[in-house]
Amino acid sequence: MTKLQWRTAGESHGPTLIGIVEGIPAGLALDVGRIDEELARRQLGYGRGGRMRIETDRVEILSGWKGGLTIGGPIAFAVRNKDAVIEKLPTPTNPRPGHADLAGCQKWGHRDPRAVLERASARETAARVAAAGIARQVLEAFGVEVFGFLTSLGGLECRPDAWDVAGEERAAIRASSGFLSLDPGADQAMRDLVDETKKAQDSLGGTFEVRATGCPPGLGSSSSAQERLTGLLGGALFSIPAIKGVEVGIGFEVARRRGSEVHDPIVPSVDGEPSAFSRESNRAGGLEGGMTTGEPIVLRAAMKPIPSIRIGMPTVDLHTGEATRATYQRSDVTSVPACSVVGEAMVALVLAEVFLDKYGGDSMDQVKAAVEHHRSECAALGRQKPGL
Ligand code: EPS
Repeated sequence: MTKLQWRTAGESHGPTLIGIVEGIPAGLALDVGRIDEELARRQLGYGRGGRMRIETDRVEILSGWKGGLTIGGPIAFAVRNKDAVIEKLPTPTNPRPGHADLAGCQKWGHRDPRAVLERASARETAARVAAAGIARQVLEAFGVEVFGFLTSLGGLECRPDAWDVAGEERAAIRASSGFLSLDPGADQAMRDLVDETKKAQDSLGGTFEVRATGCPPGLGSSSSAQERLTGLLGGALFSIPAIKGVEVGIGFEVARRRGSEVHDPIVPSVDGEPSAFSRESNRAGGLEGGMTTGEPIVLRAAMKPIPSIRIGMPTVDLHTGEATRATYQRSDVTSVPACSVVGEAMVALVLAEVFLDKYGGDSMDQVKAAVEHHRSECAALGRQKPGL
């Protein structure tokens, strides 16, 4: 059995973004339309720049399936760039503070920041969303759903109970928000803030949440640092360009409360529940000891404002060493809504990886058998009479 692994390649204005996903079991009916839906969602959000009017991101599956079913081999795919003008674009000489331009030139010895920024661009996340669009279909076949939504923009907060209020209608509510939030009532104030920020030639950050429901307990592991799911999820979210903060459950609030106000009491479940154990709360965000508890995983991330800003920031010319200002490159006023889609994708990729680490087989049927075996084992725990 191959471990789930994925890799992307491609530049923002090169001919195509490429991805390879390895370790998807054979026998998964791959829904390509479902992947395209996620790619289309990544292009959304009020405050996006001109590029999103040029591109219509679609995935092309190049290998690893036959007759609509995965065959167990690596799945290669492409997401073509329409704006494939990399060789015609100017060479900027003044690195943008906040972007990879300067650190990348210092790393690779480039004197052309474009050689760095083309790969560092958040356009690469389209390939991640496509990779996750494949991997998450394994999770969905076992009832694990991953859902991302915007929670604040430039300091404007969505209502804190938006998830609960949205209930099962949450996908439709999110689709009705121009910011992919669960609080469309907050849209107007956010639009006004984006318009005002655009006029001021600046950019905006924000926060989003990703929740995963339907996870069985025991994904990840407490046995070694590398297997702790909290670390894998945190690292995955931090790998998204512009992410500067990640929280799990009640997050930094844990540092202000006493233990009895932080940990989630374990209580007997009501009769008929598949497990003998239940929780009175989920302040841990579904993770204890680096493993899933079976409660929803709750993660929050903070995205900084995009560093390509019209007003320009102080910088130094790479060739002359003279103080200057960064020149503007086309960008978004904000892309936090899109980032919530990428966050969802990264969480799905990690969960698919640990899910297959635990239940992995070479085919979906083999995975199913392992999942069912573990389910019955979990159902028996706490219900055995002492001495039996
Ligand atoms: C992006 C494509 C880019 C930017 C943005 C994200 O398009 P272009 O550079 O051609 O305008 O809109 O990139 C960045 C925010 C960045 O910092 O590089 C995309 O497809 O998401």
